[in-house]
Amino acid sequence: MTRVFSGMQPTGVPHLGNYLGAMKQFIPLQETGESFYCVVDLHALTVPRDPEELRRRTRELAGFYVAAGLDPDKATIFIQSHNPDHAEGAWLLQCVARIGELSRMTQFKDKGQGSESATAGLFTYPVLQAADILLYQTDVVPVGEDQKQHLELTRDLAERFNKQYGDVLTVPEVRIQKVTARIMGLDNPEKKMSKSAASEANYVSLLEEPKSILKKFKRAVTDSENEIRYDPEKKPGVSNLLTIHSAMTGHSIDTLVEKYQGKGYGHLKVDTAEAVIAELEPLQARFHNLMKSGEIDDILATGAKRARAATAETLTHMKKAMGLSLQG
Ligand code: AQP
Repeated sequence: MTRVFSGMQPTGVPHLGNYLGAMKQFIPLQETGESFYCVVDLHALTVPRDPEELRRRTRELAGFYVAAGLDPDKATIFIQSHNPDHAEGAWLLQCVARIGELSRMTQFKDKGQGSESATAGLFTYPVLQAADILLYQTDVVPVGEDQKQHLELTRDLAERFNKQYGDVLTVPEVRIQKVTARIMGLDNPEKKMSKSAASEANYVSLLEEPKSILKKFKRAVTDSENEIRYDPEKKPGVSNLLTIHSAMTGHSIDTLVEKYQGKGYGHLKVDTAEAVIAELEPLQARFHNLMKSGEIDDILATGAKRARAATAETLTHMKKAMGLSLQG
């Protein structure tokens, strides 16, 4: 049976990019394999955070997983720090990873910006991400395009570990959605939509009110022409709207291009906003109910037990292979 693993950071309310690039593709995968979806709270510690806010965001992100359609009877939903094997496995892999390859990670270069005061955790977190994945003997990792380089590192570490210590780890495949791999910022379609963007006009969060969604789409940056055409290079703004519209409605991009011929950008913007509102309204209702009921805490308690049970054997194999003395 195929093992699927993915995680998201509880660093804010997830946005449309997180939803379309990652979360939405989790849902069908729970039907075909054994899947583990993690809230990676340890990763969130790589930059300073308010502790109370981090705790709240962590629980909320698990709520978003369920509200988006993950079924806790089919998929394991859990918090990374509830399974201590992740941190231990990360140390073992840090002793296999090389400073050179970690220095080349673009996310470290972007977020750390070569600053002496960037945390050591920011530098090594791709190794923790590799441990997250490899401890579950994962076959498939569904993520957005920005995670591609980290997934290549994960594969390299698994291959190197196996070469050095024997065949212990499964080398996972990355699964990136073709069209929604990189949802762009509404205020700047040259850059990906991002939780940490300087302006709120960049993203639509999963908890955004309909009025605000409409306003943000109406103000979305496009170009000075008036031709609706899918061309991410030359028309990134319009192409981003078509991508979001298509992902929300299930209509192909070609169908949409035909539908909006000669209609102008205003129509496309308003219809895209309405398609987003139609998908987010029921998701938001499910989310608020889950948060109120406390059901999410039971789901996370069960998830933690299942996650620990799933990683124990691999961690023991890794330790044994590396020459650590085992207890008992
Ligand atoms: N714009 C995006 N389009 C498609 N997929 C995206 N992802 C993130 N942004 C986009 C995917 O969402 C998953 C969870 O990512 P994360 O929580 O680790 O956050 P991130 O990749 O660091 O990006 P964020 O959410 O915008 O946060 P910041 O601003 O802190 O970088 C991953 O599968 C990711 O690929």
